[in-house]
Amino acid sequence: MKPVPIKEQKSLVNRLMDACGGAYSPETRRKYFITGPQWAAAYEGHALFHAPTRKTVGFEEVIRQYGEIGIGHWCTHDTDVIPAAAIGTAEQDKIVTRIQKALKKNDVACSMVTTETFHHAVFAASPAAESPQVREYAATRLCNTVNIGHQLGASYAVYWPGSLGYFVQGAVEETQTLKWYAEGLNAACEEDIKVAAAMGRPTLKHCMEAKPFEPQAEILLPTSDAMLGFISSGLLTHPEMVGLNPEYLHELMWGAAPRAALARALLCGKLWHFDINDGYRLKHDVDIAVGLVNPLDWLNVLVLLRSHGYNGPFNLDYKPPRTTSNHGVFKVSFPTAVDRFITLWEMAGDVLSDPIINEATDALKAGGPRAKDVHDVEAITKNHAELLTLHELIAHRLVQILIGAHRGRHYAL
Ligand code: GLO
Ligand code: MG
Ligand code: MG
Repeated sequence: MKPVPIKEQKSLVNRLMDACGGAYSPETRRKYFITGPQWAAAYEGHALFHAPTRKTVGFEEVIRQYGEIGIGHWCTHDTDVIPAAAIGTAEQDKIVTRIQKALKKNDVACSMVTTETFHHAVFAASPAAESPQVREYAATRLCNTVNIGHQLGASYAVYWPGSLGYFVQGAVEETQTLKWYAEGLNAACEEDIKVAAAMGRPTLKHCMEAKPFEPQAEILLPTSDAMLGFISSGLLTHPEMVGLNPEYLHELMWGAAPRAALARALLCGKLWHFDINDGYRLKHDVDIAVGLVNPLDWLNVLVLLRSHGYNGPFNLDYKPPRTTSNHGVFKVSFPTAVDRFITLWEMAGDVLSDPIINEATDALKAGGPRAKDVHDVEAITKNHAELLTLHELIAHRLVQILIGAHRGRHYAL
């Protein structure tokens, strides 16, 4: 193949993208509670060892593009859109007004707001630092975000504690730090109750997000389970207002089965928001788009969520690869992430209504014939031995559904 001239590269991407086919319409995409973060679309490809590969994109452009693709909801960190120095000033009000206009114009709703308490130098010792004034500043930021959330019509606030941890041992006393961290959340909930009452709106759902490693060496609340413990520790004044925003990859990173982590959150009634992406076990936070690495695991995750009636947001918290251009972010990265999610969600519906899986599952639950004596371990084992082969059969059926073999995809060799 000849070198591809610069001016033909975009159209090549567009043509091959169209050739992929199978895209859902923006109207179809809007039927799902899919949310697009400002920071994901605006990510420039930078990291500790990486220079940016893309140009800056502002919120007006991100919201416009989301609207066009059919991503009906947008979310943001406070400082994604408001410079830290302008927080709480008249400049903030002007920006919020511009956001409101952009949302309205593109028929996009703000679903969630979150406070950046990890990037700015003031949070070097975390938002629950020893210094009372740093903690007061952190609480002010959280309360300010709650206000912005209500102004933008959001229903959720998310908290990723980020720098709540340490690099070197001994300086941070964990119990004290967690108590201080709880004070910040308590302030946000109190503010929410006040503002919601004044505006005649329901209070926000406050969702904590865990990540096992990064950006600190050691993390005080590394997993969703740790956060469930924290929520019920007695430190929160409004534990009923606080739930979870698990992220698929964050659970996978520490070696968990994400589906089992989600199941535990469901049992506690705390699965309120969900960051969807993909990646690898025991690696850093690569934030690959949903379904590109573990589609079978994703299918299983969505079977669990569908069967439990999860109806919260699916938040596209991933990073378009550094190899994707600004054009590619909106032409390839976001639409394909959304479409893979929709396909996997619909496939999960196929799994739930699949007669083979249903019959196998029912048979497993019915069990084999009862042994006369409950102590007769040999008889109990023997009475179930053939039935248990169904576990592997179900796993095979799930792969068939994933690859379309249940609808006749077949290689006649
Ligand atoms: C980083 C997190 C981050 C959060 C965001 C929302 O690893 O996933 O993107 O989701 O700060 O609070
Ligand atoms: Mg996340
Ligand atoms: Mg992540």
